[in-house]
Amino acid sequence: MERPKVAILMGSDSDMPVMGEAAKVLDDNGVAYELKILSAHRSPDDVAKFTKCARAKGFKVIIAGAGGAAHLAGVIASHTTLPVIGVPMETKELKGIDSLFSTVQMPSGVPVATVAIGKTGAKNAGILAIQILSLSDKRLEKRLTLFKKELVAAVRSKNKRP
Ligand code: RP5
Repeated sequence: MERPKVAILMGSDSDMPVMGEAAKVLDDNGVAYELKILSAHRSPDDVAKFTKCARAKGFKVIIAGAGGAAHLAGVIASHTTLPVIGVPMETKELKGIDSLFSTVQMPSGVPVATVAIGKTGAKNAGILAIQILSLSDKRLEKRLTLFKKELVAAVRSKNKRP
């Protein structure tokens, strides 16, 4: 079986309905991934252990989703030179603004490529991961070109409806 190139990490199993959108994009495009619950606050040693070995294990991109005081993506970025994509979860109390700010406001030198709050962000995280992988993968490059054409066709078809 192919070694996973993408790690999809999330702070809690309660994030799964959202982070599943990233997994779906990777499934649809035949990209192997590993999915794991790791919490920056509840299991910090496990986060460090997984992340420090990620490049050596063959991962190319890490997607990390968390909500509230969402430090997971940032902590992961502190332990690896792999690109890290952060997905802020929508929250009941602050609608995900808390997660967004916690994920995006990284200090100079430690980037997290932060996508939109919630399911749209998780889907885009999957696409962005594929875009990164496509730099050295012609098959994925072709799929992305086709995907762009499909986006155009979908918008145009909306103008043809009676
Ligand atoms: C964060 O706290 C998780 O990423 C999740 O979005 C949020 C709530 O977690 P649970 O209390 O549902 O486990 O760390």
